[in-house]
Amino acid sequence: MQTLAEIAQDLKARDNFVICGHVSPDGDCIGSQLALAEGLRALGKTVTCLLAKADAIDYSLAHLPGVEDMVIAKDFTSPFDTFIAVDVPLAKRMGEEAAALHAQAAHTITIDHHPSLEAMSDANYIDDAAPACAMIVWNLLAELGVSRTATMASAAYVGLMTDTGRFQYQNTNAAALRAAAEMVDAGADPADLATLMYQNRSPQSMALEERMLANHSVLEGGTCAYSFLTIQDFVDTGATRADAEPLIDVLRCMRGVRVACLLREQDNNVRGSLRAKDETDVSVIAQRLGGGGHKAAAGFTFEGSMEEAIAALKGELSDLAQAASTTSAS
Ligand SMILES: [Mn+2]
Repeated sequence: MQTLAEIAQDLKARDNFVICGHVSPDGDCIGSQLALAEGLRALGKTVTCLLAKADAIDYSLAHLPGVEDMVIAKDFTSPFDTFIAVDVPLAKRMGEEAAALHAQAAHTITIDHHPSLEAMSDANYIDDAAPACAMIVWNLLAELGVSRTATMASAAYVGLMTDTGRFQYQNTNAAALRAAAEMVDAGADPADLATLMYQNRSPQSMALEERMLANHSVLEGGTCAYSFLTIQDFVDTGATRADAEPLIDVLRCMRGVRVACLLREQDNNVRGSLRAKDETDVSVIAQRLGGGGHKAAAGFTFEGSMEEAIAALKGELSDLAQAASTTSAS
């Protein structure tokens, strides 16, 4: 593992980069990519930001400056020398095409904040205590001696704001707020960016929320809430996958709920999102159901039907409640 200063030296010594993040990119992924790309360009480097997959990205993220120039990994054929992976711990989380580019690159660098057992690149900077990858990128731009512009600051702010749940999650600490203040000093506009990210839901997303609420249940004495959305719910409402993104937070914000889970039916499996409101580690549940992630925010892809996924989830939540009551009794 390298230091941030070593990563900065490494970047300065190279010229032609691609920057890629995980599939289903979120604000931290896109924000980290755009901020780093802009910083490297300020040093005269050639940089292309890649999207792991051709899937449409979230409406709000699509409106960030620089997204229009991103290239889908399978369409990228230009020569490059260094592949930078941001906000992603495993090559397979970038999808096949981007993972292939990573595998064939002359040099690879990872900048990330996901806990991972094995570093995947030639040079790696992984700080799993960092609230957002974009905050690492923000500090890296300072290491690089780049004058941090409003564009870089806005992209980094979006990453930090979204990965901390608008500065509400357990990962919100003084360092995150100080970094946010630096970004605002550099020209990021908190109100504009909050409006872009959070006051911008489509009518389809609102219709999907009705379905989600109609399907929801609480378990374990009201400490766990889950709901599900079928393919038919998406067809009926005209909603996209991105329209479902805000909905897990609706479950989590219920009084007394410590763990929230939203299950979404896909063609051959079920995608689950898990969130914790307290110290509960939902990444453990995610791992047991075929996924992973952070302590307070994790996800999994369950191979099976929705009924089977719900049954498996209920089993995990019951085990978790059992373990919690054992701990508190001892
Ligand atoms: Mn992240």
